[in-house]
Amino acid sequence: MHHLPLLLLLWVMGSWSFPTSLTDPKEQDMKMVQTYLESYYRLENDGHKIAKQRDHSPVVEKLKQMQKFFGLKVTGKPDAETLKVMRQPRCGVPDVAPLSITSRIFRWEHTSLTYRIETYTKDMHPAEVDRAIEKAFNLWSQVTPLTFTKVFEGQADIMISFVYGDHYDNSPFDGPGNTLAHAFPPGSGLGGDVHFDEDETWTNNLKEYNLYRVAAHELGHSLGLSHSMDIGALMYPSYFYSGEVQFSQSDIQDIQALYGPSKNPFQPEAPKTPEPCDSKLTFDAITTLRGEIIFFKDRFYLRVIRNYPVELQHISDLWPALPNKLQAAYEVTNKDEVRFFKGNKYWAFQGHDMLPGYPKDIYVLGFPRTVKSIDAAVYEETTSKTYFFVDNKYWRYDETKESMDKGYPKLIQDGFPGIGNKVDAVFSDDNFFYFFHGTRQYEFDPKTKSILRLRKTNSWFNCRKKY
Ligand code: 0D3
Ligand code: ZN
Ligand code: ZN
Repeated sequence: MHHLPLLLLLWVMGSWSFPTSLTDPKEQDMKMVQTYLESYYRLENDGHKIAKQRDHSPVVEKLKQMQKFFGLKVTGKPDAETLKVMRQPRCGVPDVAPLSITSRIFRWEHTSLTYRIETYTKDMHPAEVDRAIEKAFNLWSQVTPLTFTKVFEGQADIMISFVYGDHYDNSPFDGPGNTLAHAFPPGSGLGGDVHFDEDETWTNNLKEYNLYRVAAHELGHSLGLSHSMDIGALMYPSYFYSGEVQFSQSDIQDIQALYGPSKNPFQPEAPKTPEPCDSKLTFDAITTLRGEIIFFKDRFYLRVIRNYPVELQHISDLWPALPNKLQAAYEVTNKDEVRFFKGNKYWAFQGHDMLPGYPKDIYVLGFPRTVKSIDAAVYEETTSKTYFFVDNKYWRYDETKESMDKGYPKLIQDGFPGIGNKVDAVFSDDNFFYFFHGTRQYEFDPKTKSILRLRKTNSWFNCRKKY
């Protein structure tokens, strides 16, 4: 994109009189005003008209627009108050700020966009950088009508660079950590541009910070997206990476609201982030953990600490070694041990620390080879027995003898009448068992072998109060 010729801007600004002639507009201020108006007010290189009629020149008009937006005195001049507002640090697309310009819609008006990688990081081979950026563009082009073409010289719509500290766009970087990168919403000049903080260490693996993951987020800003409240979204404000860069449904919904859908009939699978108070919510597995209850769903867990609002997080935040989509989990309370099951493998943890030697085969617990996976598991403290549910049968394991009890499997309908013949998840609280199947929850008393009540699956999440 073309920059407004600095000379022209100098002339416009030089002709302004400042009420308090304490400061002459410095060259730096002018550059700042220029980039600011270009980035946020679509100031175009339209210089010839400025000379004709100064009061209605694009710069003056855009300044007035900006002053009006921020509730400043509308002078059309870069006075002290205006400069102060412009100097306030901002990410390309700020989070939430009622007075910010986020309420404006930024969108590219053409669909064939160009990008150029102006500088590279020292942390990775240039070919790896190219690959990471290309993959990030591919994500967005899969779900929109947009195409991205790499150019090697001149101006591109999206200019990409690795820079440190103050790099003269009014948003200096902050050294290692904290802000990793920023990007400007669509527009001319800085619009669309992506800056990566070269004080970070950039990687193409699980170490912080994965360039592909950060680029996927920043390009969302370059295309006009703001941050998302959906913790599963690429546009969630903070970095998270467990080896997969994946849209959430909300990312796709948000970008398609700007550009419409892709013409490609093959759309990537975009999981929906579970909503705790969705009455149709089902679970993969549930366990207690040191007095808390943890519900597992896809790549997330929901943690219930009594009387707190439920917390939704990525499984790998607490247990990086665990896979997604677990199938069963239980806590052996008196050993302070939690076990997680998926397929024919299980993992054992003390708190967040994996015990040595895991994952192990479920067959070491005494299951026959015909058992391919476990649906649900629960530990009964009073008897030191664990119940495993597999299809319409259940097994009983003695945690003291560390062996499977004789006489199993038995039919669920005989041992746990009324709960149906399949279990998704189960946990124990206060010597009661809570069975989950689909959108049903059964409170079961193992002593009397009877159902005490039926509940909604989201009954543990304080829904009416907090959501
Ligand atoms: C940022 O630096 C975002 C970039 C971002 C956000 C989510 C995913 C990838 C990249 C600025 S637009 N966020 C800060 C961050 O995540 C808050 N810092 C590192 C951290 O680990 N908290
Ligand atoms: Zn920058
Ligand atoms: Zn961001």
